[in-house]
Amino acid sequence: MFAVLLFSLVVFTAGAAASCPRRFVKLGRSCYLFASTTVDFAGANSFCQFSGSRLVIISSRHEDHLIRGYLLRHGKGATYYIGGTDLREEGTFTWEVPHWKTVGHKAWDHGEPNNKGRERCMSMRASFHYRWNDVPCSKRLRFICERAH
Ligand SMILES: [Ca+2]
Ligand SMILES: [Ca+2]
Repeated sequence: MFAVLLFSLVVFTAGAAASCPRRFVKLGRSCYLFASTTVDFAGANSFCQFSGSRLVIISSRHEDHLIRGYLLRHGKGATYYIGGTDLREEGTFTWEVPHWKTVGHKAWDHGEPNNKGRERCMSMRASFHYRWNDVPCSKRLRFICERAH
């Protein structure tokens, strides 16, 4: 009995580790990397690609809740870049990779996006309970990568 229990424990642990690459967290159907280094948007984009992923695309209310829930527990009060910008057309936000898909589900904070001082990149801000805000792409922020597992 003990051996069976031990065996299932080992298998379960190994299975969980195998489902997402190192440093990625599994939430719902994707693996996410909550990077704690701060870089500008272009740097965040490159980092995710280098890690075999892309900046996160939040495509549903459910996914938004999963990520927000994680950040409220582990976000450490920081602001995180997510994968959308309005660099192609001011005021129209799209998920950059791979094909500038128009943002469908939206979770902007009240009064955002306000483009205050040329804000063209999307972020989740701790003081807004991680609702979305547009920020200047040159800002050095933490960021979230996503990949399928
Ligand atoms: Ca996603
Ligand atoms: Ca803003």
